[in-house]
Amino acid sequence: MKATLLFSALAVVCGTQAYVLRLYEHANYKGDLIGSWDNAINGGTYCHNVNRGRENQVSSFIWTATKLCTAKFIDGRDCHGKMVGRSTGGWWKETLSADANDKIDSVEVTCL
Ligand SMILES: [Ca+2]
Repeated sequence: MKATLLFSALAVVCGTQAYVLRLYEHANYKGDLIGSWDNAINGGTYCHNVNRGRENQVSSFIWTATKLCTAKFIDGRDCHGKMVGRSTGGWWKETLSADANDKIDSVEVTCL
């Protein structure tokens, strides 16, 4: 029994992790889609920038992932700047708080 559980855990940790990230211009997933990614990675960290010229506009987002992936929402491009939000696993955010609204410029995704 123990060996079976350990094997299952290892299969999950070593398996491919998938995530979906959508960044919207307005609240309630409206306006232009100013960043969109569907990725599957075997662990590691990736930085996603909003589309060029669309900085300081994100007002809602969809983040769907397994609990092995974490997204950090950052107020500068190239994942440099202040983190204004963080989620491990899924997070649908139809409105953003004042300190995050119209500030997100990049999202750093790390999957185990
Ligand atoms: Ca906005």
